[in-house]
Amino acid sequence: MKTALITGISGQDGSYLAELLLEKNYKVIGLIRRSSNLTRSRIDHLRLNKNLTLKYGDITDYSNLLNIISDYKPNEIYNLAAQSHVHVSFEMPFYTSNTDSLGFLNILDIVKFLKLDSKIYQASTSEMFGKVHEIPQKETTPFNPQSPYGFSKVFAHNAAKNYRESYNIFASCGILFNHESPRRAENFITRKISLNVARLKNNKIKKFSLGNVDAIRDWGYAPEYVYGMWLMLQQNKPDDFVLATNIKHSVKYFLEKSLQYVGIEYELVGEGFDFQVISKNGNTIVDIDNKYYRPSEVDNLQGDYSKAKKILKWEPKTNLDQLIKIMIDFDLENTT
Ligand code: NAP
Ligand code: G4F
Repeated sequence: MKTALITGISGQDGSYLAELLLEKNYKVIGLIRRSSNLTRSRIDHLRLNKNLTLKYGDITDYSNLLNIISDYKPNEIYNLAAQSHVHVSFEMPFYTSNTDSLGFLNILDIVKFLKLDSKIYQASTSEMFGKVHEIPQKETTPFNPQSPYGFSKVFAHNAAKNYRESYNIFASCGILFNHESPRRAENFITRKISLNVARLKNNKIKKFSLGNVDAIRDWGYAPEYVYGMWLMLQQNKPDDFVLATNIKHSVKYFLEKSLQYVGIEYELVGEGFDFQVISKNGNTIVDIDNKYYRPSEVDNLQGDYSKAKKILKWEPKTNLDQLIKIMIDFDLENTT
């Protein structure tokens, strides 16, 4: 039986990955942060599984990680823990860097120190491409990060490459483009829209506000992306892979499709800060609040996943319209 350590198990991806590995009969060790409120709702349904062990910890705490990794000697380590919100990273650059850069260096260095042959997955991101140098982006596209989140992830990505080349550590990085689900936190754009459109439809709110609706993203479905993470660690040699759909859409498109799906009739007026969505009764149901704009924006992400398709035999299956349906159906059902 293989043992896997998942940092960030309470997050969107960590919860889907835990389900996948438990189904594959792994023993799963999950790192959980101590907080004043429990943050385990995404993995509550797994808590009674005898193959799941939760340990308190924090990836910035070297001795805590050293103890856990030396106790369990995991065959696979998935580092999903991060301060993962780009806008928040501008407000908390030091906290973000400690977690997203040095936290991962702790893991690499502990595996080296203990002379383990653990295979390590690092959650790299399309945000590393930032203001992009080519479209679509692939593994060889130069990085040009535009946020503390982006530059912290570049540090970790480079650290993985260096430990791979210097010490023969098996460290693979998945450069994942945006992937979403009903488990996405409510302050990311897709879930913010699906939740608030469901609330509008159910007459729970009259209006909500967004930031830059012209930004373009390549959105996929999270459970398919965690399967790609697992595939990366089943290879014989470590490498880096883009996971994406290679199809891009604007935030405005996501919003319009969501309104259409629930049958709200609307009209778009204005551009930029003056953009509004007006209902058929003449009420403003969506407007712009500049507090949701970022000091620097990444405006054009689109990923070329042909390397993952060729080597991992990985491909995305769920298109954006299907993803919107999955998310809104969940939120219509659960909106109170
Ligand atoms: P998420 O939902 O925000 O989950 C982040 C997880 O990290 C949570 O479990 C959180 O714990 C944990 N965490 C944060 N700081 C920690 C620390 N110092 N020590 C230990 N745990 C800590 O993120 P996600 O969407 O699942 O993404 C997973 C990973 O993939 C992240 O590294 C993210 O940066 C990266 N990524 C995500 C996407 C995407 O589109 N989702 C794309 C590319 C890369 P709490 O529950 O206690 O907060
Ligand atoms: O949903 P977002 O906050 O995701 P973002 O910034 O692309 O980051 C996510 O994907 C990355 C992969 O590329 C991950 F690495 C990262 O951890 C995270 O999961 O914003 C998407 C776009 C941005 O351009 C943002 O400016 O939506 C725009 N946006 C417009 N209004 C908004 C809003 N974003 C948020 N969160 N809230 C708004 O009201």
